[in-house]
Amino acid sequence: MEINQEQITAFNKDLLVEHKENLTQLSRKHGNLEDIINTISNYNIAIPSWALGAGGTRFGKFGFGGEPSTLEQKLEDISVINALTKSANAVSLHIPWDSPENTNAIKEKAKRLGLRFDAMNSNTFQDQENQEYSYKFGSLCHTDKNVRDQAVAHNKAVIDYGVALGSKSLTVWLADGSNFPGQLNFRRAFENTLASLKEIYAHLPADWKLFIEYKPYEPNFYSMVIQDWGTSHMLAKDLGKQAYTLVDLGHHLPNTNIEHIVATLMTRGMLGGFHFNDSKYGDDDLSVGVMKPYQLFLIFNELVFGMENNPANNPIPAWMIDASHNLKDPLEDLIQSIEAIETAYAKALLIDQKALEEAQLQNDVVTAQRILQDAFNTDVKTILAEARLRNNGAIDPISAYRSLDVRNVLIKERGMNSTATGL
Ligand SMILES: [Mn+2]
Repeated sequence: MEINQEQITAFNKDLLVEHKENLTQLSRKHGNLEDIINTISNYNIAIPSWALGAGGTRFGKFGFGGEPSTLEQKLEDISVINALTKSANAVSLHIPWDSPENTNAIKEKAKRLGLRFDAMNSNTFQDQENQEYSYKFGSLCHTDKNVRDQAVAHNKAVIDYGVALGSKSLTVWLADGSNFPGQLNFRRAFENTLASLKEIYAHLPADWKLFIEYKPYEPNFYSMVIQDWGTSHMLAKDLGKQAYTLVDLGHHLPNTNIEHIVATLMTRGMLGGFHFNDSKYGDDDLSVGVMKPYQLFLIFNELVFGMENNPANNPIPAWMIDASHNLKDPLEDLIQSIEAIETAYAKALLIDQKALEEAQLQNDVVTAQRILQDAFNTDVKTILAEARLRNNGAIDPISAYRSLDVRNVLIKERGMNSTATGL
């Protein structure tokens, strides 16, 4: 299914008058509204190729019909999201779940749909069919060099796919670790991982980046080789200038001050990528912003400050949604996620940074808190809607999605039993 401009214009018609009134009101209050709208209208978040089907837990998986069963169909689904939100012009591919059979044809298809390829993702956390060695006891950290070599070769192959598709980065997330004390020699595992990463790094084209993702636990519950941002940072520093740390919101122990990690990494120009989701207990894969919208806002405050005050030349991070959907239509969930991310971003852009700095210099804690909370409590729906409207997107993407009956159209096209690759 593809959504055309006439459908969106027709949908917007009824909402236009009220929207313009809201915009006029808001612009009276905020002098820098135009800048904020521009920033949001230029903002895009990559959609992972594994987020378009029903996600499962280890207990069960419930389909909802019309799932994309090919990479081509996944690209079409992302183009639906992008047509409505105008903020999802990129796909983040997972190999081997979404290995393209014909890279040229896929590249062409993406181009026609106005999509580009963001970070590539390798997978050494599962064994694939016809794989010679098992990752049961780790991949890049493994005690057996044959296993490490196989995992390195896989990552190089993922880079090669990415080069063919026009991607510019590789994200490595490792499930490597141990479930029992004594199982693994921590130092040996770290050194093996570093040596393996060095081989992968050597295969990177000069204009590529390598993102190293960390996670404190799961699937291993005693130790993870790359457990935290410090370990990721050490590895990236040892690899070289093209290596960065990637922050996944769900990959922290409860109550970790993630915004502080973001600020620290940006101080050294080391924040390469960002995975959005939310959590109540652990890596719950809940929709971003659903549990802790204030934390998300505080993170964006650091991102905004970091991008505007950037002596270490931190690159603009690669943004990606990384969540799984058990109950919601994934396309609706991704649209909601984009709205939550942009809401936090727009609110952070409303912060009067000069006044905040002044309050900080005066140690005026009350004023500092008020500046943040005033921005957070501002309704930015109109800013988001205007940003979409200027790109010919929908004023209200979820309502547009429903009024166009997208899911039922997809079920008609693909049937009730089609399933997408992924977890
Ligand atoms: Mn992630």
